[in-house]
Amino acid sequence: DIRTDTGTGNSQYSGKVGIGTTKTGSGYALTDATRGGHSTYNLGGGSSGKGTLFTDSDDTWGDGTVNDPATAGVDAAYGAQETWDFYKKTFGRSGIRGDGKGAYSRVHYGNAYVNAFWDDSCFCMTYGDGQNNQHPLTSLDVAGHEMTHGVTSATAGLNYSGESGGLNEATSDIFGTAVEFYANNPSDPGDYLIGEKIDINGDGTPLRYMDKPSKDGSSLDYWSHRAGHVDVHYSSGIANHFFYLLSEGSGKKTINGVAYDSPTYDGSKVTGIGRDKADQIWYKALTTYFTSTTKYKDARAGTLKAASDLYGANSAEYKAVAAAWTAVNVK
Ligand code: ASN
Ligand code: ZN
Ligand code: CA
Repeated sequence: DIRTDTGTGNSQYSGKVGIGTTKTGSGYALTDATRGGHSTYNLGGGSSGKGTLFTDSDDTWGDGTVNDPATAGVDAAYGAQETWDFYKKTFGRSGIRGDGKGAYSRVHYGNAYVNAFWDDSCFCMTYGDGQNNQHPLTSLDVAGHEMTHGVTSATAGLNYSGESGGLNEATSDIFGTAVEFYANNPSDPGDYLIGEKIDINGDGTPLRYMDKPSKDGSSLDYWSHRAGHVDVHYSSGIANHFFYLLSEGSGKKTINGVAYDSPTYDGSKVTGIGRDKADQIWYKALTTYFTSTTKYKDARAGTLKAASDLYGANSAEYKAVAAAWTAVNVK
């Protein structure tokens, strides 16, 4: 019998947060009964099995630093919670498969492991501790990114290679970013950067930029025949850039104190329709029109159909979708 509860978490990246926990006989467990029973486990440097469920005697979790192993657990649990709530509130989706069932999260994977990943076979996500075990990959946008891989797998099933792989990766960046904006946490305000909290490059720069993906040195800003051949984390740039342009428009803009400058392939000017509408269009396309083999040309067609369904074929939203794809050379 699970008794729902809200504990207090001291996270590394999101400040002090409320987290769903469960009252047990002797204390509390990091199991969120209100969100499908999502549980958070400590691998303690291991790389297999579930690890140990985090428990706590007074329902105040972590000390906000890497010195306390529970801190990364707090960030991971908070990320899963905000991602769950984002999908529920924004799209009416109950969990990754829409069946109300929670996944689980594992933290402290391996030694100084600089990655995080979703795995369909365990229906779980896993986080390394980053460089020198000081920067766990448990920020909100990364958690939203990994959990979204589960959603993509349960819906469009975009193959994780070639152009469909780039669209799969972009879907995770798009909704990982949407989760960050949704959470509206003052310690980690929404931005169009991926991984800005985890210092993955050791110099304070983020992992990826949606306004101009090539700023990372490798990602593609525009479609070209290279799109099907580069790493999926680089071909995702085309759709990330599309999504930024559709949401915010081309040119210079400052949002939550971050300056962006988004170029277009042909020098055209794109006017944004706002992130909320762009989210709805991408989600409808993902869950209705995209398939395992969708490529960029098909993504243009699928998002146009979605925009037509939602806003009408003569709508400003439909026209903006067309303009934003053209601006990233998808015609
Ligand atoms: N962090 C990476 C991702 O989710 C792991 C991978 O390459 N699959 O994309
Ligand atoms: Zn990914
Ligand atoms: Ca971010």
